[in-house]
Amino acid sequence: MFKHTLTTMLSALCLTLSAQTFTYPTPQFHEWECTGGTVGATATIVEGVKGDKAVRKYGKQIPNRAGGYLIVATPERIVLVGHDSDGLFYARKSLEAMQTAGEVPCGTIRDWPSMPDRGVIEGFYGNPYSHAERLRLFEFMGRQKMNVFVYGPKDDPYHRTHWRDPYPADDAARISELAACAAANHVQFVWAIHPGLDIRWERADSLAILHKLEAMYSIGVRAFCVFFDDIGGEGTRAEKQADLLNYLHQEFVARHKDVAPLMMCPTQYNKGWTRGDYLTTLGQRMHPSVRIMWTGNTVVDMIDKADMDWINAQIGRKAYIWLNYPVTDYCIDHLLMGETYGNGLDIAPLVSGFCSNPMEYVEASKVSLFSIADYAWNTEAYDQTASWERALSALVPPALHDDFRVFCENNVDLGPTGHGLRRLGESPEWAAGEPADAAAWFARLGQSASRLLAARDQAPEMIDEIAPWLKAQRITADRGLLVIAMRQALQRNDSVAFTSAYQTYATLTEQSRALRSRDFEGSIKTAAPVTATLHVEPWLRAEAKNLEKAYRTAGHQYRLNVFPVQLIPDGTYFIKVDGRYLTDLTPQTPGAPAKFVAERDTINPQRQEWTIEQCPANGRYSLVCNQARRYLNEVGRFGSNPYSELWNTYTISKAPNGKGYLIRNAQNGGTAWWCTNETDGLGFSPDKPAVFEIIPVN
Ligand code: 14T
Repeated sequence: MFKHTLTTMLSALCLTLSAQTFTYPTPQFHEWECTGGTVGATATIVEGVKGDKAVRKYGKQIPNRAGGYLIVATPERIVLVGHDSDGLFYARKSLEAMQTAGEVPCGTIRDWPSMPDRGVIEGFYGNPYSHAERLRLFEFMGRQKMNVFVYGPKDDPYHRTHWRDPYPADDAARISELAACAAANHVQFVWAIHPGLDIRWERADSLAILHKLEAMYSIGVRAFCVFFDDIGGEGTRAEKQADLLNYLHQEFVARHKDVAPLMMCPTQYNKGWTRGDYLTTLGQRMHPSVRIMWTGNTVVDMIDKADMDWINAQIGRKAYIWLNYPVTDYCIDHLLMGETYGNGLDIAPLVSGFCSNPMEYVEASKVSLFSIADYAWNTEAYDQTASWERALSALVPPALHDDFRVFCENNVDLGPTGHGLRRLGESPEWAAGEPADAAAWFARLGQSASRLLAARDQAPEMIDEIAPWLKAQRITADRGLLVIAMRQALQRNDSVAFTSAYQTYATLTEQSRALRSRDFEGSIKTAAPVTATLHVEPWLRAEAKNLEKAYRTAGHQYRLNVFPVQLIPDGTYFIKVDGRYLTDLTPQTPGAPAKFVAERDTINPQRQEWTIEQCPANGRYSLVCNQARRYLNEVGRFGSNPYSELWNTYTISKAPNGKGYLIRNAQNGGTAWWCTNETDGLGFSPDKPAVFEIIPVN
């Protein structure tokens, strides 16, 4: 009785805290047979779970799957039957969705989850979600039929760096409330501990973990996970990890009747990092009920059937997917608002669960989470575009829908990162280059951002989060219009209008660079928002640069000083150190790295001639040898890896004495200054840069 009242009170609490829901779209059911007509406004609702008297006659029709349900809708009556209490809850959620979408059609729905566990893992580095954000998220998850939330924010000290310490009383009270609110939404709250940074494989630490789990149990947590990701040294040993999980299984899970099977995140959590017999040791040694998490072939990856077959064979059980999407803790300047795609539609029977690690922006993440929920519920029928469209209408009121759509369409790709994931489909009108009416396009981009910013009160949580990106979008729009104005001014030979538009463009570019998100006190990661980076931003920069060139070439002399001085103007150069020329030795020595050669090559002069261009996207320089037009890569070789903005461009700066230049890699483990090595090739030094001469060819 008491328990029932408590749950009711809590669900009321969750509902009052919940974000507004707008036209909640009808989900994709496994089976839906419409018999024509709609349910009348005064129809009675009959509810039950399998075995209840009131719904006994539907017994055979109920899907025989955990979480499954049946809805039979006639003009006078709607019958909701769950296979279990989760199923009944989902039947109600489906009915609510149909009701907000419009009239409920008569017919029979049979529906069930494709994957047993579907959810969210708060597992990112950066600002953890707030209490209110988590409560709202659970309500959203319930509505989306997600049933697991793994609590593992890297920057909660009681999860990771100070895992041995108990939560202070007020934190503990909040976690207790989270577990209850999750339960009210049929979401399992899984609390994760991350002991691997400093664990000692001794009895004292096993007990410390056991005590921490007992403490969490006492405040209402009933499911647990142990993370061993992103650690080195002692903590990484497979036998020790397996033994610890077995110990916790025996001493904790088996002793409580109501604790869920354990989960763990291995150290080698993706195929790219697998070495030796780590995974098979876990698989063979660890109790079969322990679920093992997996991110795919790499840290950030989408999952297909071959991936599942491989990992499942290693660990002797179905892997539990930790999808590192739409997380942005490694590309924090971007928001990922595009369609969610790339996971196989045939993997449901091969997973034990599927969880998404989202962005630290919880509302913005819901675009993707909505689709991940669709995908995990009805995997075979998942339609990335239809699901994305439904997400947009669920997340903002109808009046903001079109503008929000423009926003999402222009925040899709994450740019080049160490993890390599890219997302297609950004700024669709730009896919084939500049659209016919670019001015109209930029105008709409700017207006939609302005309208959303002005409509804050209609969707405050969402708009507050995306506001810094909306401001970036508005500036991008203005810069676009200015570039077009420059082009027109040049056509009219109007040097005054041209230089003035250029100046405003440059000022706005600076303003955009200065934008920051999350500048609240204690903020861990602060984003400098960027938007439309796949097609539009590179176009803007390239176009501004080309127009400037064209302005000079046309012989205009008026106010040339407004243009930036490029340290190395685009052109062809020799790159020399100690009098020796950087040289591509092919075809004489195929596969050889670039070398410094004393003599000028008079037979194949292009082997020592380098096209240097400033990359309009990031201000760094690319170096291409004219011999074979190949990029020099970050380890001084001619890249067999595909050209990447980040890894194949360099910072060039004036040497401190003003004579010559220093060259630095964008990313090379910190040892990034160019110097020379023992074999006359390029070397890299953390602190001893060589001074290069960069001399124009004739
Ligand atoms: F546990 C894992 F499955 C996992 O993904 N761990 C982290 C995760 O917390 C983080 O949000 C995610 C995306 O950045 O990647 C993992 O963290 C990394 C991965 C790296 F390759 C941290 C540093 C890395 F170099």
